[in-house]
Amino acid sequence: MKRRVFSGIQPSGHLHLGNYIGAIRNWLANLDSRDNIFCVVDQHAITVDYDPDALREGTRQAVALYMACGLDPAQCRLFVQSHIPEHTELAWLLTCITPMGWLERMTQFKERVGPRRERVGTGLFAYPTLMAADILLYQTHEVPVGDDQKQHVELTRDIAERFNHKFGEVLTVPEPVIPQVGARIMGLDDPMAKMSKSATGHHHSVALLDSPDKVRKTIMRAVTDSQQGIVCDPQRPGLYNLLTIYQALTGLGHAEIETHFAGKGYGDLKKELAEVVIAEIEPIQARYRELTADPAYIDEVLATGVERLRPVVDATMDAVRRAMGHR
Ligand code: ATP
Ligand code: LTN
Repeated sequence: MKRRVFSGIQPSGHLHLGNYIGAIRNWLANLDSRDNIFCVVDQHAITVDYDPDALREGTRQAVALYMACGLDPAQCRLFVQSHIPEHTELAWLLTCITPMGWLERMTQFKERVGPRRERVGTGLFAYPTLMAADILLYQTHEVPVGDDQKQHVELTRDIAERFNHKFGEVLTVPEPVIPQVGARIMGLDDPMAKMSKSATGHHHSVALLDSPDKVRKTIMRAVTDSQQGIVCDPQRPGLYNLLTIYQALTGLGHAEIETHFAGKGYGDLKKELAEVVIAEIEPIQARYRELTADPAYIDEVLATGVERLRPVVDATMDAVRRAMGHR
């Protein structure tokens, strides 16, 4: 039996290099040896202000991008979260066994909410229990995510263990899988802030669908420092971030990279990095254009994904409902 992998991305904006390096590439790395389920988590994207038309459009774009990146529907089940209503049913059941204190410790919530605490929707607070439901519904073994989601997967483990302790062994306890390189790509305009879909800065991120020209402009403007020399030093966060992207995409080690750039400057690094990024995303963009030319094909992939997930959804929910006394 292959180990089961589950992961997802919110369609809350354009997918960027952080999502690609921190998440999608690691899903691709083990496609053959795993039982793969990948989701576009559209119900997570409604925890903040949003526009329904943009959500609809962003959800389809994300599915097409998943496939364009190489997630072949023959090797994985692809679907949209809201097409399987059991995600929210299980989320409610798990919410009832999740202490407030566990959710209050979530750093992402604390960072995002700040002084607006009284006004944000309760969905933003409870969101990690929906994420736990996404993962536990499929009896997942491994959850490949970027560094920012590690705490949520650990919370998912705690919720699964608490469920099993209270109601009997029903849920598989999953493990987070975090990449060694690129688990936290930083903003190109601010190397102290995580690259994020929802950041507004014009030169903040490189989106997977950005034109070559835009990629060059954004990378050439990336914030660095006034020091000299290209070395892999985490104390120089702007430079280190560029080198991390370079390392993740070329597969070279620190020593090789430093030798390669010996005697060169930031301008040389940025020029070369821009070309490495463009070479990575151009084939993705070409496949994306082909895929989106045939919307019926995407609908068919999504419908098949749901159909192939039905047996596991029904089995988990049947066991959960019985264990909790609803049947
Ligand atoms: P938002 O700004 O809407 O929260 P996001 O860009 O942070 O979005 P998510 O949908 O929250 O992206 O994340 C999808 C996946 O990409 C997760 O596995 C997450 O850990 C990973 N990821 C997101 N941003 C980065 C980043 N800057 N570096 C590495 N991985 C990232
Ligand atoms: N919360 C995640 C997205 C997400 C997810 C999941 C990731 C929702 N459900 C299940 C892995 C497994 C985020 O990146 N903001």
